[in-house]
Amino acid sequence: MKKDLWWKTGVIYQIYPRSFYDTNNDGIGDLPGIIEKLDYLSWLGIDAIWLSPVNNSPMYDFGYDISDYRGIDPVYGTLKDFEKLIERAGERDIKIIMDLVINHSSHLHPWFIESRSSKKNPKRDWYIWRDGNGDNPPNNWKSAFGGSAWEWDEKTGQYYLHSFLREQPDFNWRNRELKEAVFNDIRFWLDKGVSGFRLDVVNWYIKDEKFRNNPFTIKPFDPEKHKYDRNRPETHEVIKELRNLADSYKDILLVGEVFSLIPGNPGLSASFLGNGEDELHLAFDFSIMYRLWSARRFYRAVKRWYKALPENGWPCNVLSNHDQPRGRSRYMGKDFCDGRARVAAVFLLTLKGTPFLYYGEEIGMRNTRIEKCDIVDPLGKRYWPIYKGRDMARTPMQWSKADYAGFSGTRPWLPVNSDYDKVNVESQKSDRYSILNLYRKLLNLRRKHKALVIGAWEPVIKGRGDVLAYFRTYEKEMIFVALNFSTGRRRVRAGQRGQWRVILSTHRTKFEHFTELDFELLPNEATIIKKIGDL
Ligand code: TEU
Ligand code: CA
Repeated sequence: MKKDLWWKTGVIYQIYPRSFYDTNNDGIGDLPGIIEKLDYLSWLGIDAIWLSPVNNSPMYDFGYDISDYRGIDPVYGTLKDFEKLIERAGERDIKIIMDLVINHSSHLHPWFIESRSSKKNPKRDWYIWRDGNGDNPPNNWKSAFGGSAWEWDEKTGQYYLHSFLREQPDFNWRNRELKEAVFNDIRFWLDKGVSGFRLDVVNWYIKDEKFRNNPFTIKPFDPEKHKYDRNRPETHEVIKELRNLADSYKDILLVGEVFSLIPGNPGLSASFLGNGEDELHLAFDFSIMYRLWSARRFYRAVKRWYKALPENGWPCNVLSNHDQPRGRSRYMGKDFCDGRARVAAVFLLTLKGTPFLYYGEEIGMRNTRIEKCDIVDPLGKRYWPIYKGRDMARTPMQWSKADYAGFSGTRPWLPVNSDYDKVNVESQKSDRYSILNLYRKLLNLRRKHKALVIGAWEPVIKGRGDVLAYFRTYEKEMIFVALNFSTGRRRVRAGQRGQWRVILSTHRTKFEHFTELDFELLPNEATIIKKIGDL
């Protein structure tokens, strides 16, 4: 039998390195800090870590602007630390995935410094340079972070393209030399033993060859707005080449961030899986992340996502990341009970598809209130108070009740959430009923039950009465998951007779026995039941 691929069966944990654990008391998380916390991650039961960027960076976008693809930024440590991280994680069967930010580099990358030095420089064409349109930029393309996507460069009298900040010039992926140079940098890390990459804005690599103006439209989410600067068909060619590169190593994962204007676009995300075997292994679809709390909405988002996938494609699921408000805060509204966070956890970890957790999600971390003077995210600075940026979801991991939540011995780069006396790893570890222990049990359960991981997903209650219930089945194993999204009691009738036993529940005792799947769910109850035999 073919061995199941680790990235299909495993759970991937995203670390925002600045905020995980600080070992040298400069207020910023670092690689030695991650190494120190590997025992915690292994106790929790994750299979891989995706590290937000740790390469050298002037940090205009906190690492999403890389100035040396082969180096480690000194604020995080050294290359030796990184090698040690791979080794120590490996000893615990934890894989390391890097963030590959190659739609653009930093403006301080030596390649860009060369490129902008003269029109005749051999690297001129590694970035996207154009003459202006009279006194205006070459066309009407807009940066995702505001304003024109073109920046005038006095020295050579041309504009360069930046889809994000002006400190993030876009690469020209049509240039073969650029491609080779980046591919060599990728090989450098694969040779060091990384197990894969998360590809930043993977759907934006290639731009229209003719640099046509994007059509004008007033509809806010109209994809026509970016007709010519995103999702160009030629991007798939680059991804196929990346896939070939990955396939020349063993068991490498490429997971793409497909960023679309529409809040969740499963068809677009799925298109980057190609035929399921020739492009990315996984692609994010943010539909569920953008949905309001509702069993029916969640159900529909999942169904559409699965339906969009190519035959050999595999889904991945995510509720939080470093760009969005914390899931806990999004779904909770003003409600302070954590029932919803628990339902969300059981939902995420029993769906079909590779789950991605965002650091702190497992202890129920919420958005942190950031005062204007404490904002560091360039987006928050630019758009405050209309949009306060992404800092609220990037604050230090809450380890304990100690000062600064045990994250650092000094004032951290972003404030610690004031709820840290309750929401922290140490207190929750010793509380059997904490959300942390729920996550841990769920991860443990996935290791024991193949049906939960690679089994079929068969919905039974599709949101009616704010309940979601489904079977997960694999060979003879049959598991039933029932989730009550509402704060009222709800009856579940799935009609199945037989011998059933609770294997995990937010409200019931383990081993509770059923002879029929007909029972009442308490408010925000999430229960997993396994068939143990026929009557
Ligand atoms: O994100 C792509 C992106 O478009 C989002 O940043 C989004 O526009 C923003 O969060 C507003 O909601 C990726 C990274 O995840 C992000 O952190 C980087 O800033 C961006 O690319 C540039 O590299
Ligand atoms: Ca540090």
